Amino acid sequence: MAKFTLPQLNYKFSELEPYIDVATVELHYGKHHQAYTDKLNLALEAYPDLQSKSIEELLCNLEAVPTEIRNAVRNNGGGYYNHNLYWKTLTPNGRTDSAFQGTIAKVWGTWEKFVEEFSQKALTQFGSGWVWLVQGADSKLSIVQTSNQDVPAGKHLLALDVWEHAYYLKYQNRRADYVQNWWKVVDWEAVGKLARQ
Ligand code: MN3
Repeated sequence: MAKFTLPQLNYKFSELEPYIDVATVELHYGKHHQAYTDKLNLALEAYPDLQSKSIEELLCNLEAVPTEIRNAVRNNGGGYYNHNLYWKTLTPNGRTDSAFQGTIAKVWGTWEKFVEEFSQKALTQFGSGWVWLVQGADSKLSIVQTSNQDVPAGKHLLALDVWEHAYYLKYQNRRADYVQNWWKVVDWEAVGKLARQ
């Protein structure tokens, strides 16, 4: 029986239009995210003791994962987890959280400076990877880049997928346009909730 399963989306595939197109969501969720999930389950098949762990436990303690499947868990477990967060923090036409967005604005000086730094990191991430808003153990917020499906340290509040599969169908090589439009569907209410958890 499959241990890890795709999360239900809180919206229809078409509802992130026109910012993220229906064909991209179908492929990204139904094929890419599904494939990470399937490959993670396959890697864990022969390790019933690991199947009882949460995805967070697996990814935070990769050295406890047997070497034969460590890379598979790192890449596919990361892919499974990262996409869960990606979909969870999107919503049709976006949603605001004035309290949490106010906190961000204070940390970065202004809201625009935060958006600019985050977008800049999304554009300068070389090759496939992610950009994150992370809360450290000291509660400090920071913007972090990671390669492939790697997961940064800290509490993960927001993750932007900058793999080409996240935008190429609609935007081709125009990653900047994808990033600019992604802001319009961010669910800050969900992000703020994660920060307060
Ligand atoms: Mn992806």
